[in-house]
Amino acid sequence: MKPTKSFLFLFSAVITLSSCNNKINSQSTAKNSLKNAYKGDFYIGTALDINQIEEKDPKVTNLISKQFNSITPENIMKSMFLQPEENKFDFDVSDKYVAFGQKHKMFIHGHTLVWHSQLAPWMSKIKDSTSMAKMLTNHITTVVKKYKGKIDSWDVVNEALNEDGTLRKSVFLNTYGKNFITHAFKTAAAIDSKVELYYNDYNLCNAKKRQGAVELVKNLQKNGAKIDGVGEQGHWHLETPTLEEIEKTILDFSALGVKVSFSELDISVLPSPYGLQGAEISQRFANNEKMNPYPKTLPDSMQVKLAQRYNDIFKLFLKHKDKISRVTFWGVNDTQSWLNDFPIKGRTDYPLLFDANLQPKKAYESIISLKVKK
Ligand code: 9MR
Repeated sequence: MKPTKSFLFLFSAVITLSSCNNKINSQSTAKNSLKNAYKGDFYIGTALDINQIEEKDPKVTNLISKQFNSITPENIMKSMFLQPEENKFDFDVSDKYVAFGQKHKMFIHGHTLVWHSQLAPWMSKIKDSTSMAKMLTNHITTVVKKYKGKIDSWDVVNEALNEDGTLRKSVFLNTYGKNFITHAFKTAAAIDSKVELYYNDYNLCNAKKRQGAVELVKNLQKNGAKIDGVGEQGHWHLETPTLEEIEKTILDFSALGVKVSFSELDISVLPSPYGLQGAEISQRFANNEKMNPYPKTLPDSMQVKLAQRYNDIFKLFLKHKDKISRVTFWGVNDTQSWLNDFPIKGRTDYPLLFDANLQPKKAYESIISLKVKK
């Protein structure tokens, strides 16, 4: 039987209406969800603390699962927690972290295998290259094997560079020498050939340090080690780094054939002592009223500035979405932020997208608005 003209008309009207509805539905879910708004561009992640991993507050869990599709453990996978004593591994909380990601169908990032800070104290006492090699191999092998096929990407080495681009005089460099980085990447890849391997650092928008990181990546590639990406942490301020510097960072790393992620994004709105940038945790300064100007709330004019800054940055990220794998915020809401205690203890900062009451800020709207028409 041939379909009549009126049947065909009705049929196409139904199809058009339902695709319109789908569009409206996806626009309205995107309006309320970062991960939906940026679906197909890059993962939108957050860093979880232990209470969030253990789902202590259902309101927080709901917010995390609604807004984010990638997670990073803020602290619990650092070596002082995973291997507090030689060969005594503690995977209790990290198992819960991975289970959280699986339950909420998220991209699960591991942070971090080799870092001089939050290092298990016994590791910092290692004095010779043989013992250091043994420790690195054992730690990386045990942890990567444990989460093989479950953790999607690892920060293999974290913050190995000084501001001038030379290698930091860490216990790893002092004992093993500069090839500890190649050793770490090769060990991880040998255990899990599919997991993505990243070098992660802050202030890579600064030309000298960026050049150091470019050399570090090239060196790994020259030595035949697999490196999949570079994480620029993104502990930034309202004025610095400039968009040009951020763009240069994306272009320089992607030119090496590796992915770029913004792995710990937050934007401090507080005055920075002596123009300090980055995340060098050993640098601390005294608190006073001038340095803590918004102890109760952030004035609207500042909310607008923060929103504009996030809008500018995400516009740039979207321009280069083909090069960016993931953008992760360093925390869920402002009260969780490490910036409340760094570089000055006991301040109130407002660096994230959700406020102390878990409500979206103007900064949130400014990022969503780039993807969803009003
Ligand atoms: O957010 C983390 C904070 O709770 C810890 O006290 C601090 C200790 O160094 O580490 C913070 O996270 C850091 C991350 O692991 C690596 N890059 C810099 C981050 C901010 O210091």
